[in-house]
Amino acid sequence: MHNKSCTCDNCPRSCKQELTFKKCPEWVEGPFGLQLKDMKVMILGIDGFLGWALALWLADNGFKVSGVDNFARRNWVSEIGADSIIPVAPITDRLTTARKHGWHIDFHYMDIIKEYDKFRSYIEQVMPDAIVHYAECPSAPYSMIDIQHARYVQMNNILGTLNALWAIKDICPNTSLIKLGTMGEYGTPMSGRPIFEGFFEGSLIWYTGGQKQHYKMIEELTPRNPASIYHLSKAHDSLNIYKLCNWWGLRSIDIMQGVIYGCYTPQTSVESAVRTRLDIDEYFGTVINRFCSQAILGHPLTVYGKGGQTRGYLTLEDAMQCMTRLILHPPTAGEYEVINQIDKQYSINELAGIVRSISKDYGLSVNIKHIENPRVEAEEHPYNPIHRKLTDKYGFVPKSTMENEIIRTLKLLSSSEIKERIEILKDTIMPKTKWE
Ligand code: USQ
Repeated sequence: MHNKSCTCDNCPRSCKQELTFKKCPEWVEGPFGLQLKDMKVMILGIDGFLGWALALWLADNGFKVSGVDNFARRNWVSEIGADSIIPVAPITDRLTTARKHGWHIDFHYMDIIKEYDKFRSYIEQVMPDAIVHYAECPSAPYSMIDIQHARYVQMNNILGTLNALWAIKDICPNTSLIKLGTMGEYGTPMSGRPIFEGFFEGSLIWYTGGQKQHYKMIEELTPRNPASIYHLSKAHDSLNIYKLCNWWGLRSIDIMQGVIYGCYTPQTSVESAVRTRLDIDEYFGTVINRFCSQAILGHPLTVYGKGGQTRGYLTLEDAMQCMTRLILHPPTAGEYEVINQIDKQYSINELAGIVRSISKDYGLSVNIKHIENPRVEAEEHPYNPIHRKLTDKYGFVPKSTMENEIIRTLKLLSSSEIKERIEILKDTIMPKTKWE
């Protein structure tokens, strides 16, 4: 992609020099290949689990990082009576400690929905080359608590993205918007058909009334079948982004991300004040992180229902690498790129077995318990996602393995400070919100 002969269309700076990236003075060699010089990345939701890890990662890799947050994630988790098992330092301490390591981050407190004018002014001031949008509520169970939570999650997620798109159109239409969607937008097609990367590939053969018809599929979005109000919000977002890129010539990458686990990156591990958060409660804890904390606690691993639910998984460190590669490859004007971002897929039963066996080697005795599934989801289903673009087009090479990541997480969680916090939060483990 970076070797195209005329690349100005792919570059947010658009200085129209009509050179290859290799020859253009705006692009320099970086740790992930060619990198826009002093590339400015603004992170929406910079204080969250992914946002904070990315801010440090990018600052450490030569990017100019800015970001906004209204501390919503801290508030949601405290509202449901939980907390991160890794203590999260106040933002001022996070920023000061980061600066000590040479990572300068320009942070502004703001609500991108309620303070749209302030948000616009900040974009105007920074003029970012890319905006990474993590400022959404990531929890399916939280969105299913009641009408207030359902309404809030849809309002927060859909309007935040719409505001970002509108501001980009008005202020910096060449800036790429890199937005977090979810693999859960597609659901789990029971026919076993492949889950294409955003758009249908190839042709469709349709048999009806004994007739066979053949259609060439062009720019047709892969159907969405979301399984929660939260997943629906992401599917609505995707349609907004797709159409607005189309109408206004904006550039966007919509990442259909799988379940992220672990909490290690080279930067977050340097000292405790810059660690990212780790949740284990029923709403904000994802399954592998929950299983690791349950193993430490001696609590049986909570497999929901039959445990045949299959999803794609990726470590935090690999998610950071993927994001960096996407930031470095801006789409062309009007392009809506979709990435299925997973490394490997597992069923919950497989995951429980893996965590139990690694925990055993680590000296922990772990049981597995099938409990009533609080969610409405298929518990046995085919799963055939296509995820080729990251490796084939963007050069992603997974760096961590599941075994290493689980060992690393178990080690961190067994430190006395964190073990004590897991103990205090043990009542937040069993699910209380039923989806019916
Ligand atoms: N599960 C269990 N036991 C548990 C917790 C979860 O069996 O103790 C099962 C769930 O029923 C589900 C699967 O594990 O089938 C994954 O659940 P999760 O809570 O780890 O993840 P999920 O709700 O799917 O959401 C997470 C992120 C979300 C992201 C999504 C990607 O919170 O932001 O969009 O992963 S995906 O799953 O591919 O849709």
